[in-house]
Amino acid sequence: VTRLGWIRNVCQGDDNLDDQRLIPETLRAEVLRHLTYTLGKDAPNASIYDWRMALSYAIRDHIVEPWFAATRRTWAEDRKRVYYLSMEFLIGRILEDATVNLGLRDQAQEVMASLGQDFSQIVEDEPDAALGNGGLGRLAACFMESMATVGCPAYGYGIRYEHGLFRQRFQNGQQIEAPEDWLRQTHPWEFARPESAYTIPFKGNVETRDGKPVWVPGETVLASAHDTPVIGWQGKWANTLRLWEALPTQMFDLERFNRGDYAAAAEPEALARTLSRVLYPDDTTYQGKELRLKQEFFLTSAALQDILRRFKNGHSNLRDLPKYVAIQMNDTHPAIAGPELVRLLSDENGLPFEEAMETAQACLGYTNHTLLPEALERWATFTFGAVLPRHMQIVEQIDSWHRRTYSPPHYIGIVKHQEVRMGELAFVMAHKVNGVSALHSDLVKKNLFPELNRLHPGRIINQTNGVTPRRWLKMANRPLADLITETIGDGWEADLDKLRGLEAHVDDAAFRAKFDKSKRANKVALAAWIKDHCGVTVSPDALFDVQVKRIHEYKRQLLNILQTVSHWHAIKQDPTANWVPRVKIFGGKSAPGYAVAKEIIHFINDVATVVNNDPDTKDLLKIVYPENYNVSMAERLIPASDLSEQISTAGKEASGTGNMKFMMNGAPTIGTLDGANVEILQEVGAENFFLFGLTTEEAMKRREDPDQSRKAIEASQPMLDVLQMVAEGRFSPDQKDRYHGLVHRVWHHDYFLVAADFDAYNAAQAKVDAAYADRAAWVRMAAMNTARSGFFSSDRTIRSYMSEIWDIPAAI
Ligand code: 4GP
Repeated sequence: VTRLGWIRNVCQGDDNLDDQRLIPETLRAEVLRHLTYTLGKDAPNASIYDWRMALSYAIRDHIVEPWFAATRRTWAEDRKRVYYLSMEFLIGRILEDATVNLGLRDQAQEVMASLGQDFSQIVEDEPDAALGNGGLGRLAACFMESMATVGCPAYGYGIRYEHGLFRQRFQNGQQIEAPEDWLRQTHPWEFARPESAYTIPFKGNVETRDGKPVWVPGETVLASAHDTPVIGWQGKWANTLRLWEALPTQMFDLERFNRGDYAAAAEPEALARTLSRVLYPDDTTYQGKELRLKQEFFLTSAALQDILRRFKNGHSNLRDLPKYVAIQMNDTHPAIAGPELVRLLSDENGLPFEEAMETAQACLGYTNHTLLPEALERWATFTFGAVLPRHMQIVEQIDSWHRRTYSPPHYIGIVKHQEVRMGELAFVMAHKVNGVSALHSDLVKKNLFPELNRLHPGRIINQTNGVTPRRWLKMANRPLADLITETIGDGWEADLDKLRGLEAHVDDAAFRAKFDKSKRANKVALAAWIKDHCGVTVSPDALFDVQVKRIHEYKRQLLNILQTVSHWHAIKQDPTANWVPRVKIFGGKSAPGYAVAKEIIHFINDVATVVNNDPDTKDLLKIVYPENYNVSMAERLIPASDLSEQISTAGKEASGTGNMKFMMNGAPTIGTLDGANVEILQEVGAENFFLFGLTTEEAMKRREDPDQSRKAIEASQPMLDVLQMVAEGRFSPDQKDRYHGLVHRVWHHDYFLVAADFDAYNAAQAKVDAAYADRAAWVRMAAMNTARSGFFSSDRTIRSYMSEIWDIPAAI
């Protein structure tokens, strides 16, 4: 049986035992062959790294054939393709995910055991590909997997950052950043494509020749491709993630070298490489860095040149481009795609400007991921014009074309106050603009682009986010995944609505006992890991209450920790009451330059030190904050969670996707009416969700009163007590005034409404305690969360993009 033949058999449900038996032996031989001939290692001397590489290459071999098959079919059937442009792909580890999708996980484990190796240790040895900051990048990774699963021909385009998101350590409770080095070891999943390289121009000036503008660049670099195949569920389809590495157009200055000036000789190379050196460690603040603009153009231009080359290989009429090409801009970062596509179509391929505009627009879609004003990119025209002089002219042309064509009643400038506004640019250049949850898309219409929405009714649509259930349930939570299959059969992995079938069992005590057992198994494993990694002993019988995400004021980790302090205080006041033991788990990184977020991290760690050492509350409350939260840690924490903290200030979280992962894994949400929480609440029902807090409108109204936080604090004894303890230095005995600034901000500059929502949150937490104490009811609620999470599969999201934005049919 060939590999492909075997995969087909698996897909068609053929359970021919001979075929099944063949695989472990074949896979074993393949692993040993790679160990010997690819790694050049003899088994007795092989390290865990060698075994991981050998296994990864063996598994990769199984991906290559479906990958070729999908690519060949796309060409043969002359299919339209999606091109997903994103500055971030937060992929995480690949090995286990690939084995799960190929149906080879158990075989891999068996084979490695037969070779004396522990599969889970090998999996752990793989560094996370952390080419993203948070939600936006992880969404791109889930989308890649779902596009491969549903058979949507697609390329992801990104940057092959040498250093992904920084590694976080705590020193005396404070965040320290260290560079991340995922490429120091060979990355076994990619194929270098040095033959696919494009010249990317920058700077210089624009001359007029024969009446036509000609860009004479001042600098160039080379974008060189690295392809990682992305395999879908059951190996039926595979797509390509193409990441660009920056290389110098001229490797080396031989003349300088010969003169003995070695450092100067290596300079062009070093300079060019900086473009793919680092991921900007920031997901919500504007980076006024020329380098960032250059990175964005580097990615976008390389992708568009690649797209046009592929299109021209078989088509000659560029006006047909939209029939074959759908380009999605993941936030404004690749919004330079509009003017760059216009430039390539007109300057380089001779289309008249208006035709180039229409063609580009019909190809382009734009997804907005945040309303935070500081995250909406704007470039000083001075910087923009210096780095991209020809694009500056084209942007102005687009701006005046838009005004001429639509005569807006107000001046809607793409270029305004000497800035190029990338949100407006992306909007004008896209045929569809989407938000990422129902509430968010509504706010995009009403608050972010009200005038543009009036001029272009119907352009803004909603596409509620989703997450891939293969990674986030099937792979990350084996005990629950097995129970689901045992209860409702298989097939739910690719049709998540089937989870509804679990509802029929939630009133069955035997099913609930199994559900509870699966959760407990995950909690026991997590408790052991916490002991190892944080040195804190926690009981798996306690309620695991988890908030993991980037640290940001709007996400309100501060509200959580202040309420934790209040809870601790309450226990101390009445230690013999019937308290439900809790473990508060935090995880997340702050942008290195975001001082307030870093202070919140320090504060959480300081509170943890005091609480975890308090004999009065010993078995009743623990706080853990493991260092360096990333995708792999999420895979460990989420399946072991009892309660999902989604407590952002209403109107600020565009969607959230962590909220969906918790729900799928049977953790009810405590949360505000924000982002996709609204839809989670709708699906799961109010009785299975702990709702609290101001609504978006109420929050906006509340802020009109400049004294709102003081009033809220004065009306709340628990809040007064907490702030007093913090101000007195209870959590910073070595420096009593350490948190005076923090306390002052809550009293007087509480834009994110921590004080206003405190009592409501506190009350919701009390309801959680009461609910948790009733085991049967709690497990029922948890199971209902899993049962009703089907809507949040990213397969649903991708199918909806395919029909509503990309106009592309599934190939399988
Ligand atoms: C995030 C949003 O903050 C989050 O609500 C959303 O779920 C996610 O995008 C995916 O749509 N935004 C970012 C960012 O990560 O960099 O703006």
